Amino acid sequence: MQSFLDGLRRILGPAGLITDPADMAPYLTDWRRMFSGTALAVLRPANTDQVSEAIRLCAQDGVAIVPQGGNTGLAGGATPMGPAPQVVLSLSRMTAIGTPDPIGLVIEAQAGAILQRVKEVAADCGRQLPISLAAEGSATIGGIIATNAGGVNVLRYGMARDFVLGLEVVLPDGTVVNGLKPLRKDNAGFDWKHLFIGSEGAFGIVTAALLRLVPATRHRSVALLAVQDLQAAIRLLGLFQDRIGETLSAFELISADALRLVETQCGLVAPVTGGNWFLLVEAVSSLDGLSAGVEATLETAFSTGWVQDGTLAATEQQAQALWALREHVTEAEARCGKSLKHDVSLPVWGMGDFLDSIQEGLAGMAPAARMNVFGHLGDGNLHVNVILGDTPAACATDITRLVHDQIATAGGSISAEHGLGQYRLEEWRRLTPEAVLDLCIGIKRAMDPKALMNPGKAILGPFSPR
Ligand code: FAD
Ligand code: 2HG
Ligand code: ZN
Repeated sequence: MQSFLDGLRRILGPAGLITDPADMAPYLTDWRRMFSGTALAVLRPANTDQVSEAIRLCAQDGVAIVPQGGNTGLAGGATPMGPAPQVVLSLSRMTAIGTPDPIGLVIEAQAGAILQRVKEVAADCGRQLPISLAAEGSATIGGIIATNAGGVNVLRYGMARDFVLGLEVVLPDGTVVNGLKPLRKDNAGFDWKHLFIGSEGAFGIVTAALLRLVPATRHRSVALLAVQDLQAAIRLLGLFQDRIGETLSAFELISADALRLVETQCGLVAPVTGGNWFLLVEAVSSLDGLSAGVEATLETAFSTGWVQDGTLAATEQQAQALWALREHVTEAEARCGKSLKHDVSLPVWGMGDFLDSIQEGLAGMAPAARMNVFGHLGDGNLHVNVILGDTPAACATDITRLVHDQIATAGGSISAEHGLGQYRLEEWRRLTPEAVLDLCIGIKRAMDPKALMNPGKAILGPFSPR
């Protein structure tokens, strides 16, 4: 193994290789501190050639590779698992961001560039990269693409996949594939980049991307509304769609319990009370007249009786304060000890019955547990998390199966935006039809015949032959 590490040092230089256990530690545990693993070394290449050469050496010596970006993933995808000899390959030194093309509406970034920084560079020339999530100050472009991240603006703009025009990737044998063409339209052959988007590092390393931008919007209106039940929330979604159409950019749901957690754990105060659910509604536009449209819609909303209480931000500062309530739910939950995350999507009209059945099942199975429900109602994605409290750890599997079985019945997905990682892999295999499993495993075997890319995540289990 020493000669393997010496080889890596020759390729990466002293700044590109970490072998000291204390220095490696932050790379070996996930954001939630739920998973930890071991690695021979942490690799920090400075450029694509170094990624390629390092991967070639790993392939030659049969060492597995765990790609890592900002390590904010919520499914344990960037943390090594299992006994195979492996290295973590961190993109944290590959952070270059190109000059945006404001007319062609495109920006290039290396995989380790932080999402927030890329958004700032785009904003400096009046353009926008509208992928928004609370972790954007740490999450990287490579991680965002590898997880096909969602976030709070999917309703209007789509998921990460919708912003990827071109990719540069390094395959599991070290081959560099450069697909960095700034084209909107390119039907010349199979669009292979989509294999890498959302594949959680199972097929190769994303080293750079060309991302689609949109013109920056000049006006935004943000409201926080309290409603009694989910039916009212869904009717309001319809009302906003009817009245302000494509300007609706976020329609987020926060349960009263989740909002209370944010208040008690993070010290923020909501200016709206009453109701069992809260809606964070955002509309954006480049044209004047947005606030008049939103105000008129709110008047109608109040007159229907669907809204118990509400406030419309009068300033950008107030808008940010309302958003902070939504963005702190994950942090507030983390401060309450162990929780189980369920990142589900389902047709909106099924949500009420779905949540009732979980509540009922949980009361019998784990009375000490509390549900923490919030999410992206506008695009059908709920985070149905369960804070365990004094619940015995042995109940965790049953609780997760309860949620996922109900999701399967409702025709939904057990991973709307966070991915499978190591957290959901077994559940995905349990609930996925044989033909789909065989298709995915076949693609994995074709792309990564030595099974060296991110073992135990996304598609193949750590030990199982299939
Ligand atoms: P990492 O955590 O480092 O890695 C994630 C996965 O991608 C791993 O499987 C890893 O192996 C792989 N990977 C990373 N970089 C590469 C690469 N260059 N090439 C190949 N594979 C790679 N997610 C959402 O979708 N929506 C949200 O609203 C959202 N909100 C969040 C809020 C908080 C507070 C936190 C902590 C997380 C949130 N997340 C959300 C989850 C997380 O931020 C996203 O999954 C993000 O895309 C991960 O980016 P990262 O750079 O941290 O990737
Ligand atoms: C969000 O929507 C993120 O805020 C995180 O996807 C969800 O903490 C979670 O479960
Ligand atoms: Zn989310």
